[in-house]
Amino acid sequence: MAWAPRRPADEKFRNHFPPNAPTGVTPNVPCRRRGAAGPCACYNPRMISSVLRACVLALAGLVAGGALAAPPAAGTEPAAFGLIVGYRDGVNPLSREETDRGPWADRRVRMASAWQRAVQQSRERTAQLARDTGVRAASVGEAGRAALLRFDRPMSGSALADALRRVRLHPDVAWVEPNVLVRRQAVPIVPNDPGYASQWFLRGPGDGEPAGLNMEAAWGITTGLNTTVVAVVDSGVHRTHSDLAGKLLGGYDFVSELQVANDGDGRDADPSDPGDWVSPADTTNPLFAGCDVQFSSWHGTIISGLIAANSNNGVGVAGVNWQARILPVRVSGKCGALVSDLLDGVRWAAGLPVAGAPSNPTPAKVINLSFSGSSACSPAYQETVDDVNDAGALLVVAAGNYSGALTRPADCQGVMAVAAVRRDGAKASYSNYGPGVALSAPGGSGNSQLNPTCGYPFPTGVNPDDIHSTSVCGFTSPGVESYGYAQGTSFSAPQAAGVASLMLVVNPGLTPRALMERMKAGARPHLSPVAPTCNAVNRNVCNCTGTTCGAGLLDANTSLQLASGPAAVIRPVGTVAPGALITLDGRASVAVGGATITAYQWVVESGPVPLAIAGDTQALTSVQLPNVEGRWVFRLTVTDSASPTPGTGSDAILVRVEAPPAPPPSGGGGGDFGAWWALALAFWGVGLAWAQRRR
Ligand SMILES: [Ca+2]
Ligand SMILES: [Ca+2]
Ligand SMILES: [Ca+2]
Repeated sequence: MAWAPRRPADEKFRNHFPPNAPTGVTPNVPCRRRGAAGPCACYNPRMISSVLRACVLALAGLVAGGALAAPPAAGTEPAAFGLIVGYRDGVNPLSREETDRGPWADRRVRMASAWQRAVQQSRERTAQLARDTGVRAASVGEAGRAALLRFDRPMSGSALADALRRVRLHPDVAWVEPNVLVRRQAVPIVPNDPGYASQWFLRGPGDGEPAGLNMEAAWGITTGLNTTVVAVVDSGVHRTHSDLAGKLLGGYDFVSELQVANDGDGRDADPSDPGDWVSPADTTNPLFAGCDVQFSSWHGTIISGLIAANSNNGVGVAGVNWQARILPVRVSGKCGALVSDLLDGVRWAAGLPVAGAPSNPTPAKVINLSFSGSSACSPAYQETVDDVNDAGALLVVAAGNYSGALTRPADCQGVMAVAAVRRDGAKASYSNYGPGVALSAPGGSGNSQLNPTCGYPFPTGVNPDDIHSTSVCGFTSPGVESYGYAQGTSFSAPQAAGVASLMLVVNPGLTPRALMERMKAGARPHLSPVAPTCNAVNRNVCNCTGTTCGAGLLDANTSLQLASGPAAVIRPVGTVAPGALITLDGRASVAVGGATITAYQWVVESGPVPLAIAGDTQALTSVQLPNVEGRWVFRLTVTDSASPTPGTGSDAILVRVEAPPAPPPSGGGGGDFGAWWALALAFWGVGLAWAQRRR
């Protein structure tokens, strides 16, 4: 090689505009609810039937008078086969601690016999409950450690609401819920592509990847449809890549300037990527003055694979959407893209007319645009974004790789700007940030060489924390197909584009705005794996906030669930200490299609001891946990205003209650990583000196 590219520390595969080297770079280190209220306070157990019925009648009068919110319309919720009842502490025989100090060998037999006695007492209690409340029961039994009251026939609507109300008012009852059929959960799907093992960003927290997309659960809902079109407005594509075979639509090449185009002509119907290298000799051309010397990026091929590589085909890598087709729209060549070509390409991708180009037979509803400039959003950009949104296409854009504020197109109104986080969830050093960011997705943090199988001459090798996708061998012109590793917000955006395209399969009626709102609502809270919080001073590796890296971490599974019907969205609580006061927050729940959420219902699905939720019909409430360790499951069901049939949606959260661990011994920590950082810096220095020496 007579020349080599400059290697900025945080910008491999940056988008095609000259970067500003981050200043003040910080090391990329991972730090790593007896007293009944209201009309029933006068309750006397020996007068149960008459008093309770009077209470129920009084309550019914309040409802008729409009003092209380009316219950959901009849027939809108699933039929219940009975009621699951939790008694107050000490009343439920099934919840009593059995103290057994007898011989070990007989313990199981004694426990079984104690359980049988408890079951008999519980059933007698529940039969009495049925008589007290006038609820017609066919039989009684158990649901776990709770009591079960079986109806003589399935009940729904106002009859069910009435039964629930009667039982809930009984002074022995802590909580009650309908015994309904629980739908089978979608089965997670794991693709068989060998490269998937390296695609950590597609997995999720449940798979040990705190910042990942949670794709396996999402694929259990849908892996996509081949009628979905996602446009990749970029450097073109390697049309013969086997892991993109059958996925590429015709597309178009909008690069008008001959020397930038690098394919021998101006605009044409072939968006193949001829390479976008910039040699030292190129920089003597006034057209390329100030351009970075670089090998070909194969930027569009990497992005296409991330969105829709052939998946579960036993070859290469997996894409976010297994079925979607890619519309390759080439707008960039050597040293980047002309604004005019870029805007024409974006318009054409959405199916809007562009003078001199044929009409687009397959307009895209999702357009990925991994470019960033140094200017603020201009009228030309904003008009194009507005037109594209009006055409019904979501424009997903990279936040940019300059560790600074958003620039165009990410700062335009109506785009979905995606910032990059590292594998641990911290903001990637290079990622731009700010209040305009919609959400964050993994962007890599490893500074890998591009294509390890191609013998790329850099010492850093493959860093598993980078983003793995389809690529091409060839420093300049395209060689054989390959798979590479890359980092940058350029590779965060296509993950969001892929998820948006899957949501359109679930609900084709979603508008660009609805897609964006649901993806933001479905995002998981930001993590705090490092020391500094992102702000104007700490703008490299830092802990994301809602005003720096958007609503949270992109979650494909939640986003897909939010795509249809109203969705209960519960803010995670995590692990708390015994006796903690926790907040149950369902305010992020959303309804679809102009409907609004009309009702919230919280229940304790399971827990170590009976527990009541005081504000169980409020979007936001708090619960005082008892001073015991264990696991609680709280479920929220929301009902929307959709007509004629209101929809319901439900979600649950797990809250772990654990006593805090003893504090760790002081000292140590971070040494090994510090050494790696020093080594990486040394390599970087060598690489820079070498590159400059040869220019
Ligand atoms: Ca051309
Ligand atoms: Ca061409
Ligand atoms: Ca594959």
